[in-house]
Amino acid sequence: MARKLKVAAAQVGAIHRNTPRTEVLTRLIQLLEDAAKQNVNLAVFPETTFTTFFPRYYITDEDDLSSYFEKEDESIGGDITNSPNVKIFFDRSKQLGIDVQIGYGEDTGKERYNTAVYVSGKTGDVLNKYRKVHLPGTIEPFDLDPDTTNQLEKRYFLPGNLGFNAFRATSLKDICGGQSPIIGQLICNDRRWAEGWRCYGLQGTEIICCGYNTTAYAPKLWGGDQSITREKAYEEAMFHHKLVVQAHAYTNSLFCITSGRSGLDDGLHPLIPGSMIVNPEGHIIAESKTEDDELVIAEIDLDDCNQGKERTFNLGKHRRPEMYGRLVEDGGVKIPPEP
Ligand code: CDV
Repeated sequence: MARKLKVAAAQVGAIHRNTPRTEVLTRLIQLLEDAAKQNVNLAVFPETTFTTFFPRYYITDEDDLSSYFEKEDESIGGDITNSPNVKIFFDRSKQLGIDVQIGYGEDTGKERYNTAVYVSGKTGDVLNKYRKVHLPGTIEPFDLDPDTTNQLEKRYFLPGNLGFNAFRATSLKDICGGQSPIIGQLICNDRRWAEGWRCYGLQGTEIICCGYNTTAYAPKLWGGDQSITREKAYEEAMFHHKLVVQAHAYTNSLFCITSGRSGLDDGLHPLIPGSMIVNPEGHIIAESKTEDDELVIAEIDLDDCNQGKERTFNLGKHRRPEMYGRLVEDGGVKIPPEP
């Protein structure tokens, strides 16, 4: 029996530093309503969707910084779906019966993380929470020029501590031939690291949901040629984004729904679009056509994961973990000594 479902990457266009959450929420709810009209079962939203991508700014005022986070402390039962700031989004996804993954800055009251939750459209329950493991950039700003695109995730967030735990989307069990889809979550820079994908591959994951904010021009972050043109930088950013998602979907025999915050924030900071749905053979089956709010929709059949999982990438049969010890050693690169 086929295990078909309709999925969407919900791309979100420019959000400026002073864009109020209420305005963002109206746009997100519009995307949910459009998705419902097209019978979407699962919609994936970007990283830190409710605000602009604030880690690009050097923020010294604590009240200002704190305003970009969603409080998830005991006063709201420790669950973002109860947060007065954004509850309206989760209430609407439940009314419409759509599963959602959405990213946000999580403030537990003691710690801050770059987080994404997966919420059931059937019950409104959080089925899984993921905290971004690979935080790119620096603790200190590249410089204090307010027009510089900094990348201060290491300053504002702790590295994720929940691991790469796949889970069953029980909300989608009935429409998937009685077998709940196996889902894994990643956030932005995580998609560039093979290690997380393989952790999910080893749990039989069928869909990776991944939101991102990928700057289309940040030579100070990347290093290399500082005179790179904006056009070339954009091309390279799109190329690498597609390269890693397509390659890792293929080598782990799974679908990926990946959704970007895109457009030109504050007239200065471009983010790539490229929201897409990739199949287990690594092909892009649907892709965004604009840099604006846009739904990228595809019907997928999870049984399409089987060929790769049973043959070329049968992980139980063909892996040689006894040869992979270096992968879990501490530290970075250890080059062979010169003889
Ligand atoms: N938000 C991110 O994690 N962005 C990184 C880079 C561009 C800073 C990324 O890997 O896309």
